[in-house]
Amino acid sequence: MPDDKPTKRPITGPAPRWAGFVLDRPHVMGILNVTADSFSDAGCYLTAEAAVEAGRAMAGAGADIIDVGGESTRPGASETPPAIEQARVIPVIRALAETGCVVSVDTRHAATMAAALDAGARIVNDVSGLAHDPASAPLVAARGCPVVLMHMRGTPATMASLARYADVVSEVASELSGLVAAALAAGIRRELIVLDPGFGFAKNPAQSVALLRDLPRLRALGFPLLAGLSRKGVIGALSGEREPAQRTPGSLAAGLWAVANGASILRVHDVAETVQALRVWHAIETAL
Ligand code: HH2
Repeated sequence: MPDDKPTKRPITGPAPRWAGFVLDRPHVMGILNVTADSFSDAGCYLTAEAAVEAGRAMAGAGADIIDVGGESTRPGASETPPAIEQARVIPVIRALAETGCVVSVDTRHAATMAAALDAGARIVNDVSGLAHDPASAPLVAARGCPVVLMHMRGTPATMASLARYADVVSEVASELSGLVAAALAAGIRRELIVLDPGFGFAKNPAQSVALLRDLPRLRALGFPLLAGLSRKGVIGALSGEREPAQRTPGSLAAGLWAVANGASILRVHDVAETVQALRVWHAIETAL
């Protein structure tokens, strides 16, 4: 006879710990782009004061981490000189860290990572998986800080032409494993690493969907996963919504799919909405 009582999901081992967090519930990373050319929130936080206020508001709305970036990596973007990037992000990072926010720095440049860590950032988030700047992996190893290794191919300027895969999930898994091997060889400790499939980075919408559907295969690499889907082109393609700022509902749907399939952290623009959606999802998920 089938038992109609809901049962607790099987325990699959202790929750991973990362950056001082116990990842026993989905965590939220709020996006704070101090740029004039990001694909969604360009120019929203151009002064340090406006950016700091926005970051504090995200923390107040429940973001666990504030991800501060000073270089757009939208498709086709050219590289921002590290000095300009630092002028944008360092005052913001310092002010947010001083008020107790956990800050990550979203950068491909070792000099910016070093300045950000000195200013109080605790986490490095590198869309190149520490591959862009040869000084990055030794720096992260020496500082002993948590790091997000994201998968991409080429650079934002070239990545669209590199979205060619025979089997996108296997190839992304194997290329992420290569990033992990390089990080470990540089002396970065295993438990400091989070992996990210890099939605939209050298992936067309169909490839991003394939990765979402097979997220458990990436989780099987043995590292917590971060998913950055917020307002991206894949959400536009699936929803038909052309305006990134109007893609919040679609971003929530994709984010919930990601956490249900193994993601531990969502990187999002819409913090309050995501926190509420995740609270409800998690309450149902863990109810007896
Ligand atoms: N996506 C973007 C930037 N950084 N970092 C991680 N780990 N994962 C992501 O998916 C990711 C990321 C691009 O989004 P956004 O910062 O909103 O835009 P832009 O690069 O145009 O500033």
